[in-house]
Amino acid sequence: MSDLINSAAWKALQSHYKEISNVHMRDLFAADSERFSKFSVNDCGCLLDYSKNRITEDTMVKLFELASSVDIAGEAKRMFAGERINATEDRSVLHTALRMPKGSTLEVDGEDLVAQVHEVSDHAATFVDKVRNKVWTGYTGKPIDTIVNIGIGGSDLGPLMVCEALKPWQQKDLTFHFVSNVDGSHIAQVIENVNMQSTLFIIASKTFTTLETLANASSAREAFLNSGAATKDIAKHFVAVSTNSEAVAEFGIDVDNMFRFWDWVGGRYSLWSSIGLSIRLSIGNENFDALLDGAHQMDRHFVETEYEKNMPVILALLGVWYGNFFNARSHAIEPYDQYLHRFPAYLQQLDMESNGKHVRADGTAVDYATGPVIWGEPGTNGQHAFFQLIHQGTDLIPADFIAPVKSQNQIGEHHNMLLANFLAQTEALMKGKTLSEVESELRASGADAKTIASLAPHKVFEGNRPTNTLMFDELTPATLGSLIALYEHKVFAQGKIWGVNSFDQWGVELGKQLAATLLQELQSQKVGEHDSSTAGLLGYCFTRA
Ligand code: G6Q
Repeated sequence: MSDLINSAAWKALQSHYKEISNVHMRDLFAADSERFSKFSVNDCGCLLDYSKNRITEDTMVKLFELASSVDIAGEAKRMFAGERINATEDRSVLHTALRMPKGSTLEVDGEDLVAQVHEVSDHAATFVDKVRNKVWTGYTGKPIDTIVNIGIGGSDLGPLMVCEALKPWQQKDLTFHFVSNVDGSHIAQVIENVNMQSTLFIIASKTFTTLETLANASSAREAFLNSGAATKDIAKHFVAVSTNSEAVAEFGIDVDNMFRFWDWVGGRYSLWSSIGLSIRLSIGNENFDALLDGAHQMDRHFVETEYEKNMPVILALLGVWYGNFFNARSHAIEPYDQYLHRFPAYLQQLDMESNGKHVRADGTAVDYATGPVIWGEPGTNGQHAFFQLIHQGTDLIPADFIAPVKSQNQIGEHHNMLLANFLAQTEALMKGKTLSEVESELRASGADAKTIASLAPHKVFEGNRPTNTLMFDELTPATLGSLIALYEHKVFAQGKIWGVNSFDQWGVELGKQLAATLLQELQSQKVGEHDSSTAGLLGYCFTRA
C-alpha cells in the first residue's frame, strides 16, 4: 500500500467520508447561514465560492492536513526556485519565471533567468509593434493583415484559447488563424482564404521536430512560393518560435526572425513565452504584459497564502476529495462567457496531460485514482445538451462554474439572463428537488393522482451535486492571466498530492512511434507485422484508396 493511502491524513479523510457521504448540502446550508463567507476567497480579482461542496469545516481541516502532509507549499517553492522537479526530462519547471516583472531576478545555475526572459520578450515586443503599426510589410510592400499560427498541443491550445478569450482587445485590422491538425483540410482551408502578400506565418514549435507542425509549415511555405513569391521573400512572411535554432535555419527561416525560449518551459505551460507571439500580435504588448501580471499575482497568491485561503490549493483538495473518496471520475468546466469557449479544451490538456499518470514520480505504480476526465462547454449551451446527466445521471460530476459580473457586450438583458442561468444551475445542483416537492408542484398544477405517481420519479432531482463558482468583474487580460495560473497551480498541487510528475507526457509517445511505421507502410502500400485489426484496416485503406 502506498505511503499516501497509509498516511494519517488520508485515513482521517476516509473515515470522515463515511460520516459525510449521506449528508445533504441543503441541510448544511440550512444549519449555517455563514457558509458563503466561511467557504469563499477573494483575491487576484477573482472570487472563489466553494460553499456548494460536500464539506464541513472539519472536512476542510482534514483536507488542509493532507496538503501539509505532502508539503505542497515546500514543493511549490522548489518549483519556483528552479529545482529540476521534472526528473524524467531532467528539467526545471519555470513558467512562473516568464511572468516575473522586469527588474526582479531569479538565479538558476548562476544565470539570471528573468533578465533573459525580458531580453527575449523585448525582441518579440519590437517585432509586434512593427507588425501592428504596419512598419513590417510583406514582400510587395503590403502591410500584414493576416496572422497564421502553425503549431499543435501546447503550441496551439494556449495561444488560441487566449486570442479567443480576449477578442474584444484584438487589433481590428488583423485576422488570426490557428492551424494545428495534420489533416490537410485544416491548412488547405486557411491557404485558400488568405492573401499571401499580406500574411505572416508563425511556426510555433518548441522542438521544431513535430510532424504535424512541420508538415503544415512545409505546405504553407509551398503555397507561399506557388503564389508567386521567391525564396528570399520567406524572411518577411515566416517567423519561428522555438528552442531549436538549427532546425529553424534548416527549414529556411532566418534565425533573426526566431523568437526563442527555453527547455524549462513545458509545452502546455508556454503561452507566456514567445509561444504567445500570436497573442501579443492580437492584443498588443501592453495587454500581454497585463496577462503576465495577472498570472504573476496568482503565482504570488499561491506561494504566499496559507492553505486555508489559497485558491489553487482549495480547488486541488476538493478535486481529490471527489476523485479519491467519492469516486468521481470526471470534472466539468462550465464557463458562462462565450469568449472562454476554448477554455475547457485548453484545461483538458493542462490537467489531463499533466496528471493522467499511472506511476508516481519515483516510478512505482499508484494504488489510487489520479487525474479525472476534464470536459465542458460554455453555458448556457451545455444546459440544452448534457446538463441532464450532471443533474440526474448516475455519476457524481463536480463542476466549476466561471463567469464575469460584467459582459464585454452589454446588449439588452442578455447578460442578466446569462447570469440568472449561471446562478440557477449551481443552486439547482446543490438543492435538487425532493419527491414531496415534485408531488405538491404537480398537485398545484391540477395533475391527478395517477399522473402524479407516474411522473413524479422522473422529476426528482437528488441535488447534493458539488460545484465551485469562480467570478470576476470582467474578463480582462489580467483576470484571464490569474484564472489560467489558478488552474496551473491547482494541477501542480494535485500532482503533488498524488506524487506524480505533472510535467512530463510519455503517454503521447507510443502512438507517435507506431504512426512513423504505419506512415511508411501507407506510402509503400505494404502491410507489416500487425495485429489482425490494424492489418485489416490498412488493407481496407489500400483497397479503397
Ligand atoms: C505539452 C506537450 C505537447 C507539445 C506539442 C507540440 O506540454 O509537450 O502538447 O506542446 O507536442 O510540441 P512542439 O512545440 O515541440 O511542436
